Amino acid sequence: MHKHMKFLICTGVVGLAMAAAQAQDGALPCPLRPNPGSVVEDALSLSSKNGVLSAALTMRHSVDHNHYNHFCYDYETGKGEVESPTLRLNPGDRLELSVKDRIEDTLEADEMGMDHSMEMENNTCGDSGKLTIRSTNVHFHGLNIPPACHKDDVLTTLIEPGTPSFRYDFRVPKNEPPGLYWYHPHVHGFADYQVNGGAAGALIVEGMDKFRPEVTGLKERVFVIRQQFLKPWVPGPYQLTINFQVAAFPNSASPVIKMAPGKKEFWRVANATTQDFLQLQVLVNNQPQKLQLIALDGYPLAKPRYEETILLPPAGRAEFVVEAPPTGATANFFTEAYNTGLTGNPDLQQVLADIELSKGDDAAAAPAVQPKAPSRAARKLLRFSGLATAKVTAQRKLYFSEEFNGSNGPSQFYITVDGDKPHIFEANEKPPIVTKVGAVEDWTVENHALETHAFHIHQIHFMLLEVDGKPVAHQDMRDTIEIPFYGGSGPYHSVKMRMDFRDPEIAGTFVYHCHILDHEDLGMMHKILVEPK
Ligand SMILES: [Cu+2]
Repeated sequence: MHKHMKFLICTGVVGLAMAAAQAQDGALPCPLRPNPGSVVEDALSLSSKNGVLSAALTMRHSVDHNHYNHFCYDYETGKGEVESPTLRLNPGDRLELSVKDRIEDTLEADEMGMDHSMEMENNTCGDSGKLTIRSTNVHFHGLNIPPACHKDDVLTTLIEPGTPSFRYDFRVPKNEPPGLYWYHPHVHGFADYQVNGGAAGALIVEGMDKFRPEVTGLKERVFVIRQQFLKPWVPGPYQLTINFQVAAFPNSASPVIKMAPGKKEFWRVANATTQDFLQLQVLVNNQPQKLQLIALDGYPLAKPRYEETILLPPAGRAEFVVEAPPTGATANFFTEAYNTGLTGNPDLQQVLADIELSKGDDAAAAPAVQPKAPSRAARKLLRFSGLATAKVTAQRKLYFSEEFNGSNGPSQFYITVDGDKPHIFEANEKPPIVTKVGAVEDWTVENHALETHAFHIHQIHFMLLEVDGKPVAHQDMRDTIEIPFYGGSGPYHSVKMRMDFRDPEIAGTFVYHCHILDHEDLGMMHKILVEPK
């Protein structure tokens, strides 16, 4: 359930004031988004050259003619602006990313900031000031990089409107698993607004074919599924978009994915929604097809497997091989309904895109390449290898819970270390969990709430061990995992996972939280300190 009602009025005021300010000073709106019913195009890709990718993004805000809020990562191409380019780097490459905040300044926004924001007492990185709806920063979701200033720190990094660019500068680890990652704002209290407005982009660590040769030579597609909300915020299900094109059939024509007949494609799909649990399917004549699953959360599977439905919690990623439908078939990319419980949001079934055959794409498809066998030795060099048999140094138990105030749904959202008193995140809190570089810990996270939550920890991936006390069929490496709601009787649902704090690069203070972003914004998050060795 959402905090909407609380912010219904102030969001409206801020939005109106922002629109007015834009009209007055001619500030740039976000780029136009594709018309419904058009062909889904991949975002512009920016690839590293000679080991470096340098790029500059500007965060903007505008409201479209249908009254949807847009927050956008603008990228200047020389022929106009595009939003949220896909960043492509090899393991070992350096990313130099400049980020400027040009969300418009209004008195109302400041007032709202004072109303709602917390002081960031320790915003020692970037700008000083209050966290408001106009503040931003960037989290590189899934990357196993240091939680440090200019790298991947969300606790002390603040970028305020109107100030010079803030520079992110880090190296993708040499042993980073190849796959699909993503970047998005992570200012506590406001992440939900900006991500829901569209501020999210894909980041790809290249080299999947070295570990999963099934994708060698296949045409690759990157689909980022986002949500957008109305101004003012209206409770209820939101509009889903695929690469910024609204998918709202039957109210508007479905987006179109073109595939070449008889070809396989490698689809890389990010769930960049703020609260939607997607159950992805490819339907041909209404029958779910077998999808060859290659990677989850940017980590190549030990063995590919076939699945008809791929469940992705908010922030999760799936990479899979899709076969083009036969000529004459009706096909679409679909999300099945998902029950998030009594106080959860309805995640309805819907078409994400129609799949159509095109003849013109044949020429673009790469020639068949003989796949090389995956190298076991290479896999052993990947980060987190050997985790299944590593010595476990600690066991912990945590749980999600919600507190009710009257009958308006949950009003407090907690993630708590078992035995502690539930409390919401505070900027100056002492980390409830302290561990050391080198630690390998088994965490069991239960869900005591009446809605499903999505557990995420920064800086590391974890290995799934058990669901509801039973060993999992596949010990996948994940960075975000759903934990179903409590139905009112029987044991709580739980996930047991193995946390890998062995790499010295991730030493420092970072966070774990629910990736339903308004839960995170409301405090369902805490710090963990990994002390250096
Ligand atoms: Cu949650």
